[in-house]
Amino acid sequence: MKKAFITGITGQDGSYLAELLLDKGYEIHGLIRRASTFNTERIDHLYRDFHDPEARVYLHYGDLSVSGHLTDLLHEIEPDEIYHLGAQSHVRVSFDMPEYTGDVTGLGTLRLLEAVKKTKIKTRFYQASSSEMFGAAPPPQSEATPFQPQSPYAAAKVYAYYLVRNYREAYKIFACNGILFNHESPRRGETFVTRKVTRAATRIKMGLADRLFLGNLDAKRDWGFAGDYVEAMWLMLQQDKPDDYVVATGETHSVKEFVEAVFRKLDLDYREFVRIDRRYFRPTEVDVLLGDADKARRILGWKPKVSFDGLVDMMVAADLELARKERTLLDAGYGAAGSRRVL
Ligand code: NDP
Ligand code: GDR
Repeated sequence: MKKAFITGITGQDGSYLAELLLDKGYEIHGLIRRASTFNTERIDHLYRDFHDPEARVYLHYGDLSVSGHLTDLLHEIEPDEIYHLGAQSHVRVSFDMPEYTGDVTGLGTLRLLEAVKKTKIKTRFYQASSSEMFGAAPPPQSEATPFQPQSPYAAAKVYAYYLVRNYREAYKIFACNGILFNHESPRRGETFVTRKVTRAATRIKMGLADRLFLGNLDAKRDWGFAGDYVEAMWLMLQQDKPDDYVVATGETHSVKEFVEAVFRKLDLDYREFVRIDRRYFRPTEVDVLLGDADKARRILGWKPKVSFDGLVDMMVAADLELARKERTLLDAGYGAAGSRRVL
């Protein structure tokens, strides 16, 4: 049985990847942070108590800011594949916490690569690189496009990207960069714009909220479905040679188009509910992302299955269900329709 080690297993991508690898028969080891509240909601459906002989998901406490422990874990687990997804992944927050973002998102990758080097385990390494690295570079963006990062987050990812290439060359580690464009799902964190919109619009529909504050509606993103994108991660580590790949749909839409599509699906006019708040603007913005994933298509045989409309449908349906539950509880006298704090 192959063993995979996943950092960021509690995040959106980690949960879809864990599902995919379980289907493929892997034993999974995930890094989780100690928190005073449960942070495993996205993977609870996959977890079985470790006393159960059928258990194939094991969770280990740790943190990307502590190197010695990462080395110990890799030594103990000896994974065949490492998927490094853990990061402070919010671009806006990286302007508020640049040092922390550099530590976790940039140096975190260094710590893990060093752990691979020191333990000398034979493994394959996936780095969650990002289309944010392209920043101000004009579209379409491919593996050949020079990076022009526009945030501390993007700068940290560029640093990590080059470390991966350096460790591949210097120490012959099978390490790949997946340069993934934005990918979303009903499990997307609620402070990213797509989920913020589907959550708010469905709550408005159910009479639980009456306004939505957003930032720059003109930014354009190449949005795909997270479930499709984790397949590309796995494919990269199954190749004969390590390499770097752009993963994208090749379509771009503005935030405004996304907002319109969501409200339209709910028979609402977004102009009645959406307000602009400058606080959600970034000091420097990435205006247009549009990926050219030709290499991934040719070499990995990968292409996205879920369209933009399909993604909107999926996210609206899931959040409408959540809003209905909240409404039902409220009508039965449980809970209160408080406001939600979102960045
Ligand atoms: P999420 O924000 O949903 O998940 C981030 C994960 O990292 C969580 O499991 C989080 O744990 C973990 N984490 C954060 N800080 C630490 C730390 N100090 N030590 C250990 N673990 C930590 O991100 P996504 O799933 O959306 O993205 C996965 C990766 O892909 C990230 O690296 C992101 O930057 C990158 N990426 C994402 C894209 C997207 O569109 N989703 C596109 C391109 C790249 P906890 O649950 O405890 O907070
Ligand atoms: P992004 O995603 O920064 O592209 O990073 P996000 O959904 O946060 O922003 C997308 C665009 O929407 C604009 N926007 C808003 N964004 C947020 N979060 N909240 C708002 O209210 C709002 N209003 C407008 C933003 O300005 C931006 O232009 C995501 C993350 O998953 C990264 O980890 C990943 O690397 C990249 O995608 C690819």
